[in-house]
Amino acid sequence: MALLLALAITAITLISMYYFAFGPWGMPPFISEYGAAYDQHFMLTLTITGIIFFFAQLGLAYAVFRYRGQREGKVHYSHGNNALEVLWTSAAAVLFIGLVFWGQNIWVRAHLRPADPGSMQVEVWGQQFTWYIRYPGPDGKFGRTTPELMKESIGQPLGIDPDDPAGTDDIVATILAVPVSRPVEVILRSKDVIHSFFVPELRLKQDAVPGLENRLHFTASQIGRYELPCAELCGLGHYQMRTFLDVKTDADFEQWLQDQAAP
Ligand SMILES: [Cu+2]
Repeated sequence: MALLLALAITAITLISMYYFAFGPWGMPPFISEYGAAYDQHFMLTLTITGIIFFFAQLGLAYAVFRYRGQREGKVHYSHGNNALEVLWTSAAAVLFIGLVFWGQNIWVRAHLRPADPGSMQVEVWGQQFTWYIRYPGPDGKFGRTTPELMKESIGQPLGIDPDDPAGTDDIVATILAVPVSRPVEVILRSKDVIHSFFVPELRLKQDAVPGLENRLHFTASQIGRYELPCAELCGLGHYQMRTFLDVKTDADFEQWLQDQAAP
């Protein structure tokens, strides 16, 4: 029985490791400048934790087998081994804190470092349960928005103030279209609760928080359509809150933007 259990533990360990390594659950191919670094860091973390997982499970299987049939004998109470406790606790701490510091680089590049000065700016607004995208129009400036003016029924979901000249040419869309190979800065905003901007192919995820303007930036390198779901449970309709990131050629993008601007 103990032998069977030990074999089962070993088999489950090997099968789950096989699926982590070769299974179909990986991320889709990346299309941003962060992809390679993110994937490398992810693989490193997975490899290290995978090796530890393997030996820990093997140790478990060994203990199950080695100490089988002890029920009849006298049970020995163990107070453990302080030296070993200290050793593996500090090893785990060093390992995980080290990985965190290592990963900070990538995080800082995408989230804390300011976007290139020439980046195309676009606002992405979360609202239960949809995304609105705002382009600043030819003047390159976003107009003022006011909560009192937000009225979806009259086509003013973002409440752009008509008295602000910067806002008269603003374009509001429901799809995030961007030109390929051009740096884009996203300004994330929310009208109501916390939402989360997530494009797996960009390897970017960031909360949209009411009252804050969270910024992130990327350059998309592959033309195509990519899902942009809300990645933060934001209410009953959360499951259907999604739009798309459309990466287009320059010409297609300009045409699309013109089409959006047309009344
Ligand atoms: Cu949401």
